[in-house]
Amino acid sequence: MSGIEINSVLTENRLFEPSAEFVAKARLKPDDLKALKQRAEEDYEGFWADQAREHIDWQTPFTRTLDDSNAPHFKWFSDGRMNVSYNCIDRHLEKNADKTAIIFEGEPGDTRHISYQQLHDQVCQFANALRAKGVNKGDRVVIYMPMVPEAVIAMQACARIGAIHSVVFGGFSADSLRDRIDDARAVMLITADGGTRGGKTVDLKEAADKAMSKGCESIQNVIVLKRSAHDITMQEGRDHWWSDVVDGMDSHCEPEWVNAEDPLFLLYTSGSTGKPKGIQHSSAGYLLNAIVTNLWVFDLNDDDIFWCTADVGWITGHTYVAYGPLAAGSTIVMFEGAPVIPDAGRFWKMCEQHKVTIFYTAPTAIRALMKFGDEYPNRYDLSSIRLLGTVGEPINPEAWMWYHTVIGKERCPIVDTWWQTETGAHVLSPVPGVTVTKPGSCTFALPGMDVDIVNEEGESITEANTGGYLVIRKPWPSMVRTVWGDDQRYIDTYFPKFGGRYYLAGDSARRDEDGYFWIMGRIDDVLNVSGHRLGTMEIESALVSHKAVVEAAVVGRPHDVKGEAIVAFIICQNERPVGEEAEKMVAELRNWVGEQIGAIAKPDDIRFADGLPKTRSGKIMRRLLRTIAAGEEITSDISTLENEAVVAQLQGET
Ligand code: 7RM
Repeated sequence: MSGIEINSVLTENRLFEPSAEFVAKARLKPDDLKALKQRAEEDYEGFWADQAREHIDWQTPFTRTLDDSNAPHFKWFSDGRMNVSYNCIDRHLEKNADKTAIIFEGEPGDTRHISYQQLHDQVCQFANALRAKGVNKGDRVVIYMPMVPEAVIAMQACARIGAIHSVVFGGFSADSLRDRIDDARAVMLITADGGTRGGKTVDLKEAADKAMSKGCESIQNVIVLKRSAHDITMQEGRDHWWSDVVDGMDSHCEPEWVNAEDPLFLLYTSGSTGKPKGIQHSSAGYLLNAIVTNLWVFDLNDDDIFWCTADVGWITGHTYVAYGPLAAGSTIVMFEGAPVIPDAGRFWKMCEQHKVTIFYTAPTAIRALMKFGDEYPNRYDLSSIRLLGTVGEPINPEAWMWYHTVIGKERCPIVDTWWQTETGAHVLSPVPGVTVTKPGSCTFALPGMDVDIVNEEGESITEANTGGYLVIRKPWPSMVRTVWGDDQRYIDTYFPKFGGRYYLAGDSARRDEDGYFWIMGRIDDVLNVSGHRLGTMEIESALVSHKAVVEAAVVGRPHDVKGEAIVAFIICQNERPVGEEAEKMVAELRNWVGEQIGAIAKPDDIRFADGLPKTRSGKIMRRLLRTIAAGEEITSDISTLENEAVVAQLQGET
C-alpha cells in the first residue's frame, strides 16, 4: 500500500473520559448509544426507517427503506416525498419563528442576526426569484459566493424548488469554475461582486466573467449579490443584482415536494485523475444523516450556539452549516473572514461574543493558531464552549492536547470526526457523552455505519495495529449516489475491489488493541493540504499545460501547520533553469497553477531536473519523490535508475 502515512505517533495511550457535568446533560448516554447500535445490528433497515420517520417530516411517507436492486446504486426511502428546505426551516416556525437561525459576522466585524422567520421569508423570496428566472426542478445552479448568509439562502432556495446546486469554493479560479459549470451544464450562476478575506477583496464576479468568456454556454442568468463596494461590470440581459430579483417577490413559496432520491446537490471533489468528480447527493437520505450526526456527535440542543468554521464550498459547510444544524432547529454562527484578522484571537473573541457552545474546526486552523501562543485564547472568556470538534485530516496529539487544555480548559470533549464528501456526514466519531477519547483517534463507527478495515482480499483485519483499507460494508442513507454524468466512474472509484461488495473510502487505517480507529492517510494520489483535498494529477495537469513544461510530478511533504505541503518536480521544454532563471520560473508556475485551479493548489516548492526517476515500466517513483521532498535519506535501491544524476538535481543539490 502506498498510503501517505501521516500518523507518526503510534503509541498514544492517554485516555479522556467525558466529564460528569457533560454526561449529565448529554443527549446520548451509554445505554442510549448501546440501544441504537444494537437496533442497527439486529435490523439494519428497520433502524434507518425508524430514524427517517422520527427526524424527517414527510409529505408522502415512504414504504420502502432500502432498494439495492441496482447495487451499488442504492436507493433509500425511494417512494417517499419531502422537501429539504421545508425540513430545515418551515417546520420550526410554529414554535421558533423568532429564534435566531444565523448569527453572521463579516471580516470587518459587521454582524447580523437572522431569525427562522426571516430566513424563511428570504429563502422564499429568492426561490420565487429563481423560478421567475426560469429555473426548474432538476436544473443545476452554481453558487460561487463568499461565506455570507446569502450563500445559505441560495442553497436553501434551490432545495426549496428542487433545483440542484453545485457550490464552488470562492477560492477556486475562473478555470475551475468554468469546468464545474460546463460539467454540470448549469443554467444559472449565483455570485457576488466580491467577498472579503484576509483583508483583501476576492474578485468573484471578475473570475465568473472570465469563466463565462469562453465556455459556460449553458448559463442563462447570473445573479450578483452586492457585498463589497467593488466595481464590476454587469452584462445586460444576463446579469442581475440580487436586490433587484427579490424586489417585490412573495415571501411565501410552496416547496417542491421531491422524491427522496431526487438529487439535492452536486459537490465537485478531487480524485486520483485530473478531472474533479461531481459527487451527487440525494435529498432525504443525505438530510437524515446530516440530522442524526448533529444530534449524536454534536449533542445539539435547543439552546446551543453552533459554530462550524468551514466554508460552504466544502462538504463540511453543507452538512454542518447549511443543512444539518438548521434541520435540527439550532443557531449557527457564520464567519466570512480569516482566523487571523485582525489577529490570532479572532475565533476566540467571536466565541466569547456570540457565546458559542459547540466549536468545530480543522486541525490546520488549530495548529496555525497554536503557534501564536496561549495569550490569544487566554484573553477571552471561553466558558460558554462545552464541546469541541475537528475534521478534515488527522489531528496530531500535540494539537489535540492544546485544543483540549487551552481552548476546552479540560472540560470539553473533543469529537474527531472522520468522513468524506462522499459519505455526506460523519462516519467514525466519538459520541461525546459516552466515548472515552484518545488524542488522534476518531474512535468508533456511529450507529448504523458498518465500517471495517480489510486486506487486499477484502478480509477483515482483526490483528491490532495492522493497517489496511478502510471500507464501509453496508450502504447508508447519505452515501454518494453517483458521479454526475459518469456512473462507471462511480463504480470504478468506490467499488473497484472485493467484488464490488464494499464501499472503498480511499484511506488506510488501523485499529488499536482497544478497537479504536486510527486513520493513516490516503491510498491514492490525493493530497490533504489544510484539510482540503487536492489531486496530485490535477496539479500535474495544470503544470504540464504551461508551454515551458514537459513533465511534472507532484507529491506531498509533511507540513507542521498545513498537514501536507505541495512539492512539484518539473522537467522543462528547454534547458533546466538554474539560479535567477529558476526563481522566475517558480514564480510563473505558481501563478499559473493559481490561475488554473486556485491559490490553495500553488506548490510550496518547485524543483527542476533533467528527468524524473521512473521504474522500468515507466511509472514515476512517487515514493522516492516523497522521500526527496521530505528531505529524508534515500534508503531504497536507486541503482536501476537510468539517470542517477537527476536525484541530486531533485534534491536541490546541483
Ligand atoms: C469532511 C472532509 C475527505 C478525506 C478523508 C480523509 C481526510 C477527513 C478526517 C480525515 C483523518 C479525520 N471531506 N479526513 N476527516 N483524516 N481524521 N477526522 O474532509 O472529502 O474533503 O476529505 O479527508 O483522508 O478521506 S473531504
